[in-house]
Amino acid sequence: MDRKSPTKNVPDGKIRLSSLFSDHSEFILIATSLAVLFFTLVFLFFKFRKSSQKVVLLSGLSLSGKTLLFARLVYSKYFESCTSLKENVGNFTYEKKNIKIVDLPGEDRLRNKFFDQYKSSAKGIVYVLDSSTVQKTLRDVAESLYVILADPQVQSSRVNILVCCNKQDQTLAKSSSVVKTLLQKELNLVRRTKSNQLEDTNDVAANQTFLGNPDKDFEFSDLYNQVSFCDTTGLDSASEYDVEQLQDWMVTL
Ligand SMILES: Nc1nc2c(ncn2[C@@H]2O[C@H](COP(=O)(O)OP(=O)(O)OP(=O)(O)O)[C@@H](O)[C@H]2O)c(=O)[nH]1
Ligand SMILES: [Mg+2]
Repeated sequence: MDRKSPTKNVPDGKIRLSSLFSDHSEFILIATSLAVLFFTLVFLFFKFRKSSQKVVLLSGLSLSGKTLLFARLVYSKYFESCTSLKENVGNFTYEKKNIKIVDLPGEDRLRNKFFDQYKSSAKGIVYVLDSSTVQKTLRDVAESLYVILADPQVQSSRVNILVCCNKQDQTLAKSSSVVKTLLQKELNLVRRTKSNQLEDTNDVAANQTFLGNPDKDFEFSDLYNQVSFCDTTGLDSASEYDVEQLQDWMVTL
């Protein structure tokens, strides 16, 4: 039987897409394949965009002010917080950069567990400390910071670290330059204790985990990770110690 030309019944000689295919089932098959391809590409685009988003962790001892800083950054608000038992996750947009912020609980039994869960995704870590109590809590602060600095994953990924000397609105607060000196001295003692403990247990990794230059006193500048300091307050937006230094550091990541 003689087959009709596909364009024959179309006015003005315009060719309908469906008329290019010998039958409807072929047209439906190709249209479905194109739709599947389109949605796969859209899905991959959003998945890639999500995974390439920079992640910043807020870590530190309990009551150092992490959740208040998180609320300031993510919601631009203050709220009276209580001890976090789980992480808070939110997005922070500043100078057209979108960063995911994860506020980790500082409670002793939860701190390392949550840090281990999130450390592989971190591009930056903000270590928050209470500058008004830092002299009294120095050993605990130094030990918890040591856990971060000595972590093999943090070291190999060269995660940038910001030590946030928070609660600068308090009259007894030490400035970041004083805190840095105090912490260097304390970390010098902590790393000696840790390396003695490793030697006692004959751990072959003792040398690898020794923090900084073993031939001199501990200094942050000897680390492979870049460690910076800033002064903040999460409480008082009118203060000169507002969160701007923290925001500026985040956008450089
Ligand atoms: N004066 C002063 N108080 C602050 C500041 N930041 C936080 N606080 C207070 O300190 C307490 C603890 O703040 P949080 O933000 O909940 O502390 P956190 O680090 O999240 O504590 P965890 O969730 O237990 O790890 C709250 O009563 C806050 O209001 C600050 O910059 N200045
Ligand atoms: Mg909290």
